[in-house]
Amino acid sequence: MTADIGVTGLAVMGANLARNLARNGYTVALHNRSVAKTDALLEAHGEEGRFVRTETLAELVQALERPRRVLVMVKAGAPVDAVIEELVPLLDEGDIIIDGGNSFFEETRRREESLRGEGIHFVGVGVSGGEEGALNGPSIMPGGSQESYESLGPMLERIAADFHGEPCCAWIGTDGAGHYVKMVHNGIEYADMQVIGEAYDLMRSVAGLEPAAQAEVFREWNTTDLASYLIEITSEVLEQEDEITGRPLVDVIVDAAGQKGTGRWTAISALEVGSPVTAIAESVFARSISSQQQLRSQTTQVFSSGIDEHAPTPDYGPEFVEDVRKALYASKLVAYAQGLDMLVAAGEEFGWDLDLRSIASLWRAGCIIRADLLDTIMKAYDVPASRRPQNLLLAQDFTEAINECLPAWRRVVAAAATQGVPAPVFSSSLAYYDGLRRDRLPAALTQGLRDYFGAHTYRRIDQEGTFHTLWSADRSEVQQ
Ligand code: NBP
Repeated sequence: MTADIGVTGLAVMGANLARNLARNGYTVALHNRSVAKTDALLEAHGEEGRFVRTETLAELVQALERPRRVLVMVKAGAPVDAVIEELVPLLDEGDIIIDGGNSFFEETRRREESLRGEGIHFVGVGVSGGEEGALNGPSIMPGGSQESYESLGPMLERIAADFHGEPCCAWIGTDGAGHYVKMVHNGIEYADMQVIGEAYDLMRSVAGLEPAAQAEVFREWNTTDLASYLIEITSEVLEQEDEITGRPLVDVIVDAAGQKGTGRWTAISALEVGSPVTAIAESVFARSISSQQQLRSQTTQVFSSGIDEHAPTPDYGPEFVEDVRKALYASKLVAYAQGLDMLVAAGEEFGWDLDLRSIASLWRAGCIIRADLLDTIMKAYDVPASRRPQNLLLAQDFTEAINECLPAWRRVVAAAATQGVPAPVFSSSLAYYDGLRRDRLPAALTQGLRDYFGAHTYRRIDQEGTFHTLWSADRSEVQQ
């Protein structure tokens, strides 16, 4: 039996993608470094479709129809290079290696370039949705050559999540574009979770709303513009009682957030392409602060909250909860606007002509950030190129939403500061918005200082050219 595709790396993601492919009618050749995983998969799910068992990569390659398609689902990093090295001598020109793991986009660019030289297509594919998505339909973000997508695309679209008849899979761009977009998607996911956390903390610490009551609030919010998978599961986590103590589960979970690295990569890349993704970066930093547990415990003992205990406490009732909802929505809009801006900047840097409407459409199902908001984002780009907003905040729906949320957003950020509750993304997103909105920024003073100590020059608002003030002489101005 000739197989349509081979999968090597049958841990949770590879096994589930292989099953997804087989359930969709493809014949799938299976390989894993240790044969036990292949046999376990066949034993548990072998009846789900047509599988070809192989023990070596050479056998895997032999089992495939041409051009051969090999999906590599091994651990990101050196294992991917090890598998490629072993595969390449076994393949012919025109064959396709697909890396469906969470590889860093620069590595994908390097691998694609090197394999292109050998006539082999290398396709870095962002796969989102975890193990459940891999089995039942993930959001798929493929990069690589357009030619390879012609052969691979129909297969990927068939196994992708389905959003009202549309597959959540479309070609993103050459070389590392798919992995890049997946990375930024993960960065947005960090910000999305952080703003939910900030809303929870403010409602708990300032308004005194217990987790079970908040579960109802989030359930209600899920019927508003905030409707999304993450808001939905927030209610479920908040209403969960701990089996041992009977307390809210959220109160017995250690408050140190883990990270696997994609948020950090997003922030680093944003710095490199010069794109201010404050919401994502602050979310990464917030996780880092949460993990500094020893320092946090020392600091708690040393510093008071700084809140005047005798000052009258404002009444933080239902209006405050509604304010928090608006602050959450506005901050979320900023996070998405920044993430998509970053994609434009990266596109210019790496030569990708990214279609932001299409990218937003891929995130509507199968992935963690699926949300009603993505339809509004698509609508913003659903206009002729000349009318596309330079930043999402300038799209009419977003401008109206921000204007609507603004007074509440400011009140919430002020409450967070006066009550001593950290709200880094709520407040930095507001600062980003204000930074874009202000007609004059103190950057003029920064330029003056740079010119003073380093003769870095400045431009004037009323004349062309660059200028320098002779600070250590007679302080006259000279044109450079
Ligand atoms: P892991 O990332 O845990 O990798 C385990 C697989 O890699 C096993 O098949 C293992 O073979 C194989 N492997 C290793 Br480790 N070193 C190898 C080597 N030198 N040569 C050949 N094979 C090697 O698997 P996963 O959790 O299924 O994730 C796969 C990819 O998908 C990763 O890049 C991950 O970041 C990404 N991803 C994961 C999720 C998720 O929810 N888990 C979601 C989205 C993306 P062995 O069985 O012989 O040890």
